[in-house]
This record gives sequence, structure tokens and C-alpha cells, in this order.
Amino acid sequence: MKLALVLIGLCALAAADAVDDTFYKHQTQVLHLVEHIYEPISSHYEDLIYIKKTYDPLQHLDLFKDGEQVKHFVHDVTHGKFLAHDEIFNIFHPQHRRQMIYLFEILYGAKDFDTFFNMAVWARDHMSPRMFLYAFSVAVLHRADCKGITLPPAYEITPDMFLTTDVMRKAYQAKMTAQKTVIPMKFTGSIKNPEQRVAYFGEDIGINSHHSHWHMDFPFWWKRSYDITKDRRGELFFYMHHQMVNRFDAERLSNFLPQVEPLDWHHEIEEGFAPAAMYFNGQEFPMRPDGMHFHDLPWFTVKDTEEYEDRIRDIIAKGYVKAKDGHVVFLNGTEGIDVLGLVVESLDHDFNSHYFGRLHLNAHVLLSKITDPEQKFGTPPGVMEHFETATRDPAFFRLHKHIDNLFKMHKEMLSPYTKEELDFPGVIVDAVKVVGKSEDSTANQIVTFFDESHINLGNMWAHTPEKVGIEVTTKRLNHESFKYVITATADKDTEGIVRIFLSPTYNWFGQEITLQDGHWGVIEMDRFPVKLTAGENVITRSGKKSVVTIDEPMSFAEIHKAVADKDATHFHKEFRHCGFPHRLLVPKGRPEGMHYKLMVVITDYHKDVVVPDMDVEHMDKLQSVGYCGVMEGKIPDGKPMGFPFDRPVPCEETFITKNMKFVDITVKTRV
Ligand SMILES: [Cu+2]
Repeated sequence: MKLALVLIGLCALAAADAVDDTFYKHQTQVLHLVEHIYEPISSHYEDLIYIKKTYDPLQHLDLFKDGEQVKHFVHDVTHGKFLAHDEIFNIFHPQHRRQMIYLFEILYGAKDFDTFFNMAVWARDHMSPRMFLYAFSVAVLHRADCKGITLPPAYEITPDMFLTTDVMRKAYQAKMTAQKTVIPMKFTGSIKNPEQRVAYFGEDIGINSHHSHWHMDFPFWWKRSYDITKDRRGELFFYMHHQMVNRFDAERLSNFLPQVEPLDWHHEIEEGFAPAAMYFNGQEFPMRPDGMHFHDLPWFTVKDTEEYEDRIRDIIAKGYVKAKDGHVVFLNGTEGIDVLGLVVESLDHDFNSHYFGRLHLNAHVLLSKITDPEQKFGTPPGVMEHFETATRDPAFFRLHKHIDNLFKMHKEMLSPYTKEELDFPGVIVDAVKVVGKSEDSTANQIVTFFDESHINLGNMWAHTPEKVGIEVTTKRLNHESFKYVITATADKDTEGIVRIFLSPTYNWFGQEITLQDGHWGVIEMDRFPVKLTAGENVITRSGKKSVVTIDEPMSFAEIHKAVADKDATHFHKEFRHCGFPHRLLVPKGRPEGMHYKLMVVITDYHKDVVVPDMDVEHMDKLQSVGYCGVMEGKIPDGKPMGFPFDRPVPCEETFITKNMKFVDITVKTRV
């Protein structure tokens, strides 16, 4: 009887997640709508043309959550009160953001898919392309009836936001002359600029795409009045950026560069940056020469930003913050980091937002507008004002190191974990090994290399003759596949969570990094639940399954093909597209090998998991929960992100309990 119930439960789950013909229809419609985004709706999509010609939102006001809002919106858009078609949409610009939110709320509040889609076609036809695209994408990611719909990678929808001007020009020439072309894209800068050694990381199209997707899954302007409450979104903001900075530092180390220095409001920014990129309307992304200083902007000053920051430091030092209703929230527990994340990212929160200002947003804008603070020359926004271009600028990591130091200050004030909190009595990690893909691979060695990625530009312009292939190739960091083999002994049948981290063994000076110094810089590799039986257990886990990364996203062409073939293996309603590119999981290393410590910790599943009825199998299926949490409900792992390395480690010897094992590994790069 019990088994039968379980089977029925599983079937119901599978049926709810399965995709059907309606899904394929909707997926196709979404694809059509984001093609050739800068051009009018293309005549070869009859479905879209029909909607464009026949749909009038004002005739269907009852099909929206707030019909009045739709009425005002249509009026404002059709009376030229919105951003013009050829102006650059900038999410950091308050007016642009307000307009985008206006559209988002209408799309999100449409009562059925057809109303949502018809309205989206109307908006696509009347609005600035990237403003439309942003609101539409966030709506697709959050609407219940869009679950499982795959958006093509951002670098195929708006390649101009990812590629350099020379590449875009060559591609356009190829389109005009209808010539099949493969264009290699180089990283910006020259050998004279030491930062160029790590440009492959900041300019990687995957990392930029990840960053922009993350900020669409967790928009900073998200209101709690929307139906979806995002669990630990402040902590996720901290942790995802913290890990990006740690990853960048690891790349720097392998390229003989010191750790990234935090920005200082009163110190010059030594490194300039020239994006060598152009917006769709022909305006160039501004470059920043070496040695620039921050300047006040007409609408906020450097001093304002410092004051906001001082207030944040003040609550960190005090260890509490007062909510708007007067009640005191203590920061010295595990939830403190989430509160700080909310305040720093200026999310919709319970605290006095005027008092704390918009530290993270202002910092991005101050950096972006540094060369034309008064807007005397009408310079367009810099790369720092778009999530899909920000990481190209090395100063992005400097800014985030500065912000990360606030979180560090908070964590350093927490008491170190006790032996009871660290240990998992009865469980011993006996051995850890990293095994490469081939039989004869060297144990405990991971090999990285650069491969080539092909980006199809066929989507950029309508009416590109079918057979003309226009592609761009870029170099990307990658690694050979590997697996972890962990041997653990348990004194009884039990369940645990395996947490795997990587930490460089030596610093830039060649000194061994102690855990006291190095705990904050560790890189999370994986986190997964296991069932342990009494006695010895051998746990094998492929590096590919990492909970912080996702596989290569499907291209436009691949999604089209999967839809045409009705290939359900590519579509799943619970599938997440947020996550760090898997290729970048392992830092580059050096040709002669670079030493790292691989740290494995097994903790008690029953103490850690906070979602009732969350069994090991289900938790193991959650993808990219590491950086991207969950879209609905609670993140199952209740431990602070980065546990147990997030708090100070006063003494390495007492910190390392029997449920942990640290081994030396080498990361070698193939040349
Ligand atoms: Cu970000």
C-alpha cells in the first residue's frame, strides 16, 4: 500500500513537470519574439504579425491584474513618454527602471499566457528593444505558466552587448555581402596592461551571461508584494559576488598577479579599461584612462556614498539594526548576513531604506560615469551600468571586493564555530582523491585548457540569407572532466551533506596560506547530500554535477531543433538556467602545475536541512542551488552559505574535525 502511494506520488510529480504540446507552442512563440531584437517584428513570423495587427490591449483590460495600469501604460507609451526606440536602456537609471517595472508588472500580472504574450508582442512593437527584452525575460523567468521555457543565451539575443566593435563590424560586412564568415574575437587590451592576463575571465561571454541571468532571477528592484518571496536573497547577493571575487583572485594568482585590491573612494583607480565595444545605436562604450578619481554626480556625491557605507559599518559594529516598526533585529546570528545583503543591495526590506541609501547601485554608477560625471558630453553608460557587461571591467571585481569587505567585517565579528557545530559524530572522512577522465591520469591533478566557443550571429539581423553562417569564435577556459572519490566511515546508517571547497596553497609571495588567512578566499566546488551506511562508504561524484555550475546553455538553433523534435529531454519545468558556467569551475592553474588544497567536509543532513520532507534524492536534483538558491520556497540547506569557512578560524588544529579531510591537489594548464 505504502509503495503504491509512493509510486502514485512520483508519477504525479513527473506528470506535473512534463512538457506538452502547449508548452512547445509557447516556447516557439517566446523564441520568435526575441529574435532580431533590434528590428521590427519580422514578416516571416505570421503568428507575431497577426497579433501585431489585431491585438489592442485596451480591449482586454479585464484580463490583467490591474486594467487601469494597462490603460495608463498604453497612453504613456503611445504618447512618447517612454524611452525612445534608439536610446540605450540602462537599468541603473531610475526613470528607465521605473518604465521597465511598469511593463514588467503588466506582463507579470496578465491573467493567462495568451494575454501575457499578446501584450509582450505589443510592447516589443512599441518600446525600446532592451527595455522590452529585460522586462519580458524577467516575466518569463517568474510566471508560473512559463515554467520550463528556455530563453536563448543573452549573447545570441544581443551580441553587441558581449562582442567587440571590430567583430560586430566584420559580421555586418559579412551579412551585407552574404559571405559565410568565422570571426575570431580577441580579448581587449595589450600585453602592456598586466590586467590583460586575466581578461579571459572577466570578458568570458559565459561569466557575463551568468551575471546578467543571476540579476534577472534576483532583480534588485523586486518587490515583496509580488507573489514570489525569494529566500535568503540578501545572502545570495553576498555569496554569489563573494565567490566571483574569489574565483577572480585565483585566476590572478595563476597569472602571477596579486589579489584584487578593494576600491577606495579617495584613491585613484590605477587601472583603466577600454571596452572596445559599441551599442546597437552606434554610440561607443566609454573607456576609462588609468589613474581616474571618483567624482560627484549631480544627483549624488561620493560623500553621500561614504555616509551610507558608514551607516552600514555602524550597524555591523553594533550588531543590530532597527526595523521601520522599531523592533530590533540582531545581526549576530546566522541570519545577519541576509539582512546586510538586503541593505547593501538596497532590496525591498524592512529597514529604513533612505537611511542606508543605495550603496551597491550608486557605486556601479559612480564607476560607470567616472569619465563624464556631469554628463557634459552626453557619454552613454559605461559597462558597469549593465549586468551583461560589468564583469569585463577589472574594476568590477575591485568594487565587489570593497563591498565584500563589509560582509567580511560582519562575519569576523561572529564567534568561531564550536567543535559541536563543526563535527558530525560517528562520521569520519578517511580519504579523498581526485581522479581524471582517463585511466592513466595522474591522481589528484586537474587539467585546464582553453577551448574555442562558436557564437552564431545569425539572430542579430533579420533577412540574413539562410545559408550564410556568421560566427564568432572566442577562447574560453575549460577543464578536463574529473571526479571526486571520497571514502568515509559511519558508525550507523545515516545521511550527510558533502561540502567541497578549493583553496590556493600559496599566496602571491609564495608563502603557504593558513586557514586563518585563507578561509575567506575558498572557492565552493560542490555541495550534495549522501546516504551513508554503517561501515565504509565510497562516494563517487562527477565534477560535472557541481551545484554551483550549469552546463553550456542551448543556442537559438538548438532550442529550435529540440522544439521541432519535441525532445523532452531538453525541457523540464523545474530546470534552472541560472548558474556559473561549468567550464569555469576550476581556476586556470599553471603549465608546471599549481598547488591547491581540496577540502571536503561531511555534515549532518538532519541538522542542516530546513525543508521538511526534503529527501536526499530530491535535494540532489536541485541544480545550481549554490549561487542561485531556489526560485520559490526555502533553500533546503539551512547552513550559512560558505559554511564552515565563512567564520573566523582561530586555530587550524582545533577546527579540523574527523568529518573533514584536506588533500593537496595540482591544477595544471595545458598549453
Ligand atoms: Cu552583480
